[in-house]
Order: sequence, then structure tokens, then C-alpha cells
Amino acid sequence: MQTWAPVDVPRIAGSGPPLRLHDTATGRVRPTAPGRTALMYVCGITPYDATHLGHAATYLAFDLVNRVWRDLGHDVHYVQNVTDIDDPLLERATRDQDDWVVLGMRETALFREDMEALRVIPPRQFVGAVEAMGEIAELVGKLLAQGAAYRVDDAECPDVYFDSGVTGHFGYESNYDEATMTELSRERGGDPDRPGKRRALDPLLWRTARPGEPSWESDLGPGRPGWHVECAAIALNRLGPRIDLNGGGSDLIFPHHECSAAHAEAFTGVHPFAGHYTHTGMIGLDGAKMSKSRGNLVFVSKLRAQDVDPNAVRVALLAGHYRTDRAWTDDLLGRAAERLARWREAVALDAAPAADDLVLRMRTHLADDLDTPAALAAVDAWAAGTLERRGRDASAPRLVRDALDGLLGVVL
Ligand code: 5CA
Ligand code: ZN
Repeated sequence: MQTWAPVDVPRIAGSGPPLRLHDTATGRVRPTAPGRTALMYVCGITPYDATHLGHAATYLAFDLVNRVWRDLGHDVHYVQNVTDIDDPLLERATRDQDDWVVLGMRETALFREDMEALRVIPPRQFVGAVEAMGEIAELVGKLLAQGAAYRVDDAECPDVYFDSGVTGHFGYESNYDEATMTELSRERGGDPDRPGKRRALDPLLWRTARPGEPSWESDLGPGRPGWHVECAAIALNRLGPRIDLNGGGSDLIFPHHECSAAHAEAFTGVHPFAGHYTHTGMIGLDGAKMSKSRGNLVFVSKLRAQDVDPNAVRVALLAGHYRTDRAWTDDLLGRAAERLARWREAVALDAAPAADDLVLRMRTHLADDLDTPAALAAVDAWAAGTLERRGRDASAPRLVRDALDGLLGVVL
């Protein structure tokens, strides 16, 4: 698929400490250790509705990972999928008497515009499930041939399932117990109660064609893929058997990332699939997680239509730590706009306190599991000193502009 427009990222002199990030599998904040090229896979949208601020917060967090790695001199190979065929998309299309293809294309186009407005660095490859259908079916076929997958004994619907016992590691990523995994599987698109499976938690790999549903021809027979194998195939074929980071919101910890990692590991024999499994907290509104199914959404595109400065949206979302579940409020946006105005006033002056220390602080806070609240507070402190006319460094305002743009994606 076409991605969105590239973003100019100013280079800033010097360098910061290595990036440490929280990893769900080990439950710890650990150093990331990419090679010259950092390999990052972040799960993309299911395009049945517009991008809301929860999605935006998640993609902004991984945009900061991208920026910090680049700042450390890495080339970042970033891949993102689009789940442009799955049950939620078909259900919404049926509800609204829409064509699922048109719905997916429309919402994906809107997502691109939103990401562009928020100055999110685009992935190098932005891949739809439909365009990757051949490679997904091929991976399912190979898992079957290896004995890591099986068909359920159901004459009408001989669907293919993954045997979650084959890697010997199932459960290591989420660290959830069996009961929690079963409950989450039931809630999040799995079918632990389906008869004929070897294990209740075995996820679907290939759903044989049903009347009235879209399907694709393949060596497996006509059908469409399960959700987790889509991400396993797209990531493996572009990034290889071992990636540095697999990212998404905390609702993807289980079953999605557990299962996609297990698929990849069963196929390649390489464990763990990702050096870090990093998850963002959920953005809520009115006390509930912002979600398409609940309908309590604030859309990025609506804010854009109201001429809200996308930089203020960025600052508002980065004002909280990426791992904290937090609420979106109008007040949060108002405070971000005020903050931005103060920073802009400060960089408009022709002299300021030296900014080298600020840049080091920003780098150090971001390297510490993306501590954006502390990084923004450091900018506040510098701006306060500047507005009190405490400095004489004529180059500082330019450096601060570049650092905010390069490291935080905020344009003053
Ligand atoms: N297509 C799949 C991933 S392969 C999917 O989960 N799509 S999604 O559209 O439902 O979500 C896209 C990303 O936004 C996921 O990483 C998800 O965890 C994240 N997300 C969804 N709702 C919220 C929220 N309220 N707050 C923060 N992140 C969210
Ligand atoms: Zn995914």
C-alpha cells in the first residue's frame, strides 16, 4: 500500500544514552539493542472507522521510538500492516450497507492524512492483509506441513488452527495464566469454546470460505486468514526471524502478540521473535476505553476539521506517559495549546539560556522508557528561563526548535 508523506527530521548535534523500553515479556524496562538497522513492527489499524485519539497516542509513542533510534544513528526499518479484511470490517460494512473494500480504503486514506498531519514518520512498508494474501496463505501452508497446524474435524468448515503447544513457550509474552488467556481470547476474537480443537487457546489460521463472505483462492482451498498470522507473515517476510520491537496497544498483549510471535517462532525456530514487546496504555473518554465498538470516540480528523493545531494534539498526548491508561479531556488539549504558545513565544526571542543542557535532558528522559512528561517539563523550565530574559545565547532558540521537531515531532 501507499504510505504517507515523508517527514523532515532535523539532525541534532551530539547523542544521547541508549534507549531503554518496557518489555511485556520480561516485565522490565530493558535496554534496546538494535544493530545498525533497527527492526520495528507496529500493528496497524483495522480500517472500519476513523482514527481516534487512542490510535493516535499509540502511533505517536512508536514514532518517538523511531525518532530516538534515528537520533542514536540507527537506520530504522519500520513495517506496519493494515487489517483490511477481518470480521469487524465485514460487520460494520453489513451494518452500514457499505462495501467492505470501499470502507477499508476510505478509512485507510483518512488514517494516512491523520498520520501526516501529526507528523508521524511513515513506515517503510505499509502492507494490507489483502495485498499480502499470497504470503499469508503460504505461511499457513508451511505451518501445516511442519505439523504446527491442523484442520479441525468439521466436514463443512475444515478450518486450519495453530497448535499453540508446539513452541513450548506459549504464554511467555503476556505472562497471563490459562484462565485469563481463555477469557481474553473469548473477548478478543478467539473461539476457545469451538469443539474439535486440540487446545482451547489454539488460534485460527485459515477460515474456509463461508457463503456470502469474501474469500481467496489458495493451496489451502478458498478462505481467508486469521488475524494473528497476518502480522506474523508480513513481519517475517520483511524484517526476518528476529525483530527488535513488536508494538501496539495493551489490548494486543493477548491474544494477538502472543499468537503472532508463536506463529513466527514455530516457523523459524527463533525464540523470542521480538527483543521487546512494547505496549501502550489505553486512552479513555468519560471513564471508558476509547473504542470503536463503544462509540465514545474523539477523531483526529474531526479535530483537524475544527482547525485544532496538530502540534497541540501531540503535546496533549505526550503529556502523559505512554504506558499509563489515561483520559482525553478538552482541558488536556487547552493546556497543551497554552504550553505550545509559551514555547513558541520563547523560541521567537533572539537570545535565551544555552540549550545544550535541555537537549541532553530531553534525550535522557526519552531514553528512559519514553518519559515524555519529564521531557516536556524540561522544555517548560527552559521556556520559563527564556521568558524571564535570563540568557544570552543567540543560537539556543534554533537548537530548541530543532530538538523539539527532531525528538518529539513538535513544530514550534
Ligand atoms: N489491526 C489490529 C492490529 S493488527 C488492530 O488492533 N487494529 S485497531 O484499529 O483496533 O487498533 C490499532 C492500534 O490502536 C492497536 O495498536 C490498538 O492497540 C491501538 N488502540 C486501539 N484503541 C486504543 C485506545 N483507546 N488507546 C490507545 N491505543 C488504542
Ligand atoms: Zn497486528
